[in-house]
Amino acid sequence: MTVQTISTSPFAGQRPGTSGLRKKVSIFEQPHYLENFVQSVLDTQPNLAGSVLVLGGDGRYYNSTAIQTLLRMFAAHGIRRVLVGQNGILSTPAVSHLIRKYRAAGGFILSASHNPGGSDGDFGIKFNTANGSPAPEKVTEAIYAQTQIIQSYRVLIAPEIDLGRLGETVLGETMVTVVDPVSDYAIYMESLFDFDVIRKLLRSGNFRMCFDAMNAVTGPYARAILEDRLGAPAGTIIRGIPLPDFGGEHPDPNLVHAAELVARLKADDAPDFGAASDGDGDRNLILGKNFFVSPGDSLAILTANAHEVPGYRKGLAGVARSMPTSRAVDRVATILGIPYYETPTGWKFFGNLMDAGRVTLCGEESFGTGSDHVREKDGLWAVLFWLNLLAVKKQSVEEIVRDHWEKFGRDFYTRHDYEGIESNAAQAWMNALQEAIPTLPGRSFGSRHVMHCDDFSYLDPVDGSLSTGGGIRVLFENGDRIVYRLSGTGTNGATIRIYLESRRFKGYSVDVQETLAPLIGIARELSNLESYLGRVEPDVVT
Ligand code: G16
Repeated sequence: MTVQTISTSPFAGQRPGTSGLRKKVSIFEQPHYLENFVQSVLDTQPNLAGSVLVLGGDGRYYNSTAIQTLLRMFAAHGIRRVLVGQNGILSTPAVSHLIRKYRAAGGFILSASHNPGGSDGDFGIKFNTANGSPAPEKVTEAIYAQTQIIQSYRVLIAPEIDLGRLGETVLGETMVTVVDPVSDYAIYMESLFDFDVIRKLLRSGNFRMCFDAMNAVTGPYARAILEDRLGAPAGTIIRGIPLPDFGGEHPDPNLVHAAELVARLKADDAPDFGAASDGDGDRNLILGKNFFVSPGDSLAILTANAHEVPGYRKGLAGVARSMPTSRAVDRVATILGIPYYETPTGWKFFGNLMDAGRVTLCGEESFGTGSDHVREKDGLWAVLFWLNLLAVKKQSVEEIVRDHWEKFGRDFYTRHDYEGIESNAAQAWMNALQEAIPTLPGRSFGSRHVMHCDDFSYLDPVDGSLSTGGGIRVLFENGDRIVYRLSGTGTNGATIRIYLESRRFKGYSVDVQETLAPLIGIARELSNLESYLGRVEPDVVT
């Protein structure tokens, strides 16, 4: 087996976005495209040579091919050992856990998360550092800079590794260990939650649940944990086998893309609890009978009730949320007397706060919730947290949420997405909004008066790094808020996100879109949406 040095030249646009490098499969399939990015990571992270790495993905199209390529490049780079998921499968939180558990120097996750898969879908790659967290901006920027000057990469000429067989294979001087993707993660979950009380609930005969794995990575995890360990009956999991194209569906656990689950939870004989996770297993959707729990509420409720769950009984150091996420959790933190942090969008910003012991729980409006048990958001963890609460509190999902609103007030919250917008038009719209920032405070829109407007920036309190351009926020005197952002995860033109939030302490039975309708109108008027984009109605409402 010999190491070959292959000449290459830079590709434009290899800057990681909100969560790694995401592009169409056809872009990744170009000769040298994947290799250039991986070599740039290896070149800029000198600590990786001689170390242990974790490698896995969500099983989407191109996953296995990419894994074989990465293994040959790791071997050429002198990586000592690679832990790779059987059949190339590892959920994102499981990668984070394995990095931490086996003290690896980092890991690579092959996924485009909730984006569609298949040969005409999306692919992605993300590098996580030794703490299990997505690489921080200073690392991703260094990687990007390297992709722009790269001239060659190295690869071991070697046969493919059998990823279906558990155990060890030597590749050059690198030991490749094919590991069970689920077992370490399942054991860890059992240490955080009260499996006995959950088992009792699931076997009681009075409680039914449905978990939608969306033909993606969480199928095997959910089966092993919910059915095998916790005794949920067969059939609890739907769409439980990971497919390379996710069955042609969009593996995004929201009310639009988890349509079958939502319909089941609305039916006359609906189960008591419904949940879903996304392509790579880090997002979660939580439903009760004919009842949707918005992600911001979910974070606030887990925070308020964490003392009911064994892994969090000792108390929370603090909580964090991304800026566009509803501020519901802030009020809970204030009452609990713990600090709360507002970070830019992207899980990578939570890692420093957790490593410094400043926060225990965190979450985002984009259906992500997690804790310091790993350094990624964790879909099944959130499902188990809710199951643990349901078992202990002996209330329905809706009762738990309504009790919470009674006590803390309610943040009516929605996000409107405009997808597939021509990139220049989206940028022009954003630029105009940026220019308008100084003119907005003091202006009135109907009965609402703008109190403050800015483009969010974040000074990391742990390492002092500054992140700018986090989204334009418009704060009104009555507490309402509008946030405008361009997505950093889309691959088809630009996606515009408008986040709307209104705090109320009464009237919580009112429909969210109806309640927010005046604010939605203001958000469109204030940003001149129609004149810039030629459209008014969003593609996706969550
Ligand atoms: C990623 C990030 C999240 C972010 C989400 C949406 O999630 O990890 O932090 O909230 O994308 O980002 P954007 O609004 O820029 O599209 P995932 O699940 O796709 O990895």
